[in-house]
Amino acid sequence: MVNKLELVWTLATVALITGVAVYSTILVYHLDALPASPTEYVDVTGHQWYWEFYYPANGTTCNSTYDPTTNSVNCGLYAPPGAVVQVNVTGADVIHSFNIPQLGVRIDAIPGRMNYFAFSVPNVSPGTSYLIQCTEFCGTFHGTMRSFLEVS
Ligand SMILES: [Cu+2]
Repeated sequence: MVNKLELVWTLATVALITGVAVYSTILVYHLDALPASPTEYVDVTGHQWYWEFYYPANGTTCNSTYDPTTNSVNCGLYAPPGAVVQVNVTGADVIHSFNIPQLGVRIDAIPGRMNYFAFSVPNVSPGTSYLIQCTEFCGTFHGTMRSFLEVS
């Protein structure tokens, strides 16, 4: 015999769980949506231990390697001020993580999977640059796996 109290707490729990399920499903789809229509597209591939940037618009590739002896990077990611950049991120060997801390960009670079993310480049003067750093430990020279986003 089910009494009223048991019926109430059972239905209340079902309603709560259903509400949380519906809300989180909507949220997951919302998180997957791009913030705005991208104006630039860049394919980013993490390698041990450098970033490869491929620009499909003009077919150019840059392997961005860090030289610790001169504390410099030979090339980086370039985008105009105010652009909405979509990065399509993957890994060539092990899991890396593409991170631009100042812009709140962080996305995993996983072999065999293409993750994408779009972000807005701040409207700052050309020449301004932002650090890009791998944030997933990926081997001996993980600490040198850095590059930059240059507003150009
Ligand atoms: Cu890495």
